Amino acid sequence: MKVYDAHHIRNIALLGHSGSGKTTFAETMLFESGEISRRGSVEERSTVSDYHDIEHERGTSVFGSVLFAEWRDYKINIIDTPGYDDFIGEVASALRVVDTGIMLLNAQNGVEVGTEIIWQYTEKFHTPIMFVANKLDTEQSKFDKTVEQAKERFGREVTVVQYPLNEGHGFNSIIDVLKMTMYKFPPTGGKPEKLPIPDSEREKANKLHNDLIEAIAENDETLMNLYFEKGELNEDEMRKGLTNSMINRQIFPLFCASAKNNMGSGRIMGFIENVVPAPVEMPPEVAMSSAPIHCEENGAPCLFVFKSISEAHLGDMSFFRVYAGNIKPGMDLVNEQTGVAERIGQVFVVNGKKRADVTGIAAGDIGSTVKLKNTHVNNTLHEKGKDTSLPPIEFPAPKVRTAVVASKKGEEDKLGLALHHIHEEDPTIIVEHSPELKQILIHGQGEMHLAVAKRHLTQRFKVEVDFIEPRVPYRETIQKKVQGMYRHKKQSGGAGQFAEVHMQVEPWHEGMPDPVGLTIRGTETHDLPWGGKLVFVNCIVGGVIETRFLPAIMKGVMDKMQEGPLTGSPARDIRVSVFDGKMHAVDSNEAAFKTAGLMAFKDCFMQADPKLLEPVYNIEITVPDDFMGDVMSDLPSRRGMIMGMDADGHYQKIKAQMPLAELDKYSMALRAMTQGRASYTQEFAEYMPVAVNVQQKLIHDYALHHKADE
Ligand SMILES: Nc1nc2c(ncn2[C@@H]2O[C@H](COP(=O)(O)OP(=O)(O)O)[C@@H](O)[C@H]2O)c(=O)[nH]1
Ligand SMILES: [Mg+2]
Repeated sequence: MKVYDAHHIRNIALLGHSGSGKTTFAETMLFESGEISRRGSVEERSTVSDYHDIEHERGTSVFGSVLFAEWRDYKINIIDTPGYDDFIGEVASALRVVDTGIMLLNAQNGVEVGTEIIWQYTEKFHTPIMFVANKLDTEQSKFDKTVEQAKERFGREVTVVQYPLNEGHGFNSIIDVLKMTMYKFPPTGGKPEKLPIPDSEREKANKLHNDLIEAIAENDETLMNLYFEKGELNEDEMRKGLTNSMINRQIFPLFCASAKNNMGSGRIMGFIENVVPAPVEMPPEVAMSSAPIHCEENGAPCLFVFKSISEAHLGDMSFFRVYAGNIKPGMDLVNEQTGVAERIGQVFVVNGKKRADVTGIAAGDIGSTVKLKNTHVNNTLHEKGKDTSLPPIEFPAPKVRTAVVASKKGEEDKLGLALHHIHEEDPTIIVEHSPELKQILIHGQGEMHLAVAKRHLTQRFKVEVDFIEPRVPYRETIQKKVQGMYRHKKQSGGAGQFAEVHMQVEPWHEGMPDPVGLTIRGTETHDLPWGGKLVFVNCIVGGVIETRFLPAIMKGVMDKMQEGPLTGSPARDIRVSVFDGKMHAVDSNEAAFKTAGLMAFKDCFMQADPKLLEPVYNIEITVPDDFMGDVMSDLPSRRGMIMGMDADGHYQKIKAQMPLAELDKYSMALRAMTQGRASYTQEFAEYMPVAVNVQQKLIHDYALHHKADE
């Protein structure tokens, strides 16, 4: 295969809600370009894009697949992304390296929640977008409604370039108002006949044609003047104007397709070739530590790794986009982040599991290589002596969590290594070794995401694991002011131990007045590693306890706060004022005061109306109108508190608070309740008291365990 220059490269990502037809559409692009001679289907598990076992099992894309089609003199790199919210990380990494997104809309359903979520990412990356209304062959296809919704959601920049003549079962004709032609497809799809627009459609087509011209001219003064002079723009002028408007996200052209019947992709590829911006037409890549990088084949070599995956027989494959230079086998580069020198081995272009060696991948192009020493997603490789660092992909924060244990004893290390590997391949899987909960937690984007991780663990890494309920990071605090004392006294043989501490223990809150009736000699405020504060006040008068023992007393208090008196959960937001005590010239030492401090604190704490707190999250649920009632009425059973709601197009946004313990199961429940059409975001809000019965049960459990320990 030849090395393509940046004028003859197009980088696109197929985007859209799950089931909109991305993988099927990719297949038609490969077929139309002659890359494959037979079109596979998702149902037969035979597409080029969904080639992993897990995708066959689930009948849907799980990974972003890197594909390409050689189309006329062009190489179109295609990243087919999964539509499920669970795999949004794949969308983020695709958008980081492509120049244009093709957003598929399922014309049966219009704009779906997945489309909206992905849209927000395209806004962040400022990605030029074209829309494709797909599934126009289905009985429930509603093109006009789909366009209307798209305009409502994404703005009047959504501009119709094509509309279907006869959507529904017999769909075979598309009117193109850029070319002012009708395409009529044979029943097997493929190459359409080009026909004049029928008289009955003339008026509508002309109007849309003029709308399109006006939209283009609006963004370009020269074109606007031309349009005024001539009353028309020719195809070339429109093309140029369109490219610029796409780059600036001033126009989102909308096309038609039936991916299943292979209708529409040829023309769309023509548009990709002619109008969709080439890498050289995009703004230069902004580097973090150096000047912007221009897409030049003779520039200093520089690439960005956006994906890595471990493939059977090949090892770790790294996918990269070249930003400058021409990456060739044998080339020596430096990894900016890990500092290692990497020699590039074979360089490939890939179509799903099919790979071909190439002699080089030039600026603007996407390729892959294997067996790099220490290179991961988000790393920049560049020529020695440079310090270029390209901006990393910002992955979304996790939404669900589970605890994981190795089923077989002795496989803990193996599990740890496997998890490390999984995180490297998929940075949206976050692994947390929690000393507080004494569990290993896996955080991900959704249940399906976690299920995929589990499958990797068992099938690829051969570690049998169980997912168990994650513990909740409870906190303890108190609700009233108490004074108490403790005398620690031990006489065994020679030197004894003696310390007596009197303290006042009370709930702390920001801005509270100083303790009343005590003489304050000093105040220390400690931010606790587990959140909240300990305020420690020295109110000792007359030197009844020497100042040098105060740190020991505080250490005792801190130790007990770390493992709270009630259930062993960390305690927070407490003020301790030590105001009296006794010491002994010989028997008093730091250890004795530490014990006395700890015990005095524990006693006071237990009398101060102790309370168990649990983490509560703010959630915002986006749900289509039809499911609003179901979602609302389900919330109370999950201890969800509704805080408000807002209409947003044909969606409702529900704001609520939900305890973490319930949130752990919410993603799956919401999906089941709404056929996957709702989604939510979450953010830690605050610690709130748990229900009395829950508190009693947890105290009881802790007491039992604690007895067993002692
Ligand atoms: N009738 C019809 N079905 C389609 C069309 N495109 C895709 N499908 C079907 O819709 C389902 C989902 O398609 P897929 O390509 O996996 O969607 P993706 O999740 O966006 O990748 C599959 O059963 C496809 O066969 C289309 O244009 N018309
Ligand atoms: Mg797919």
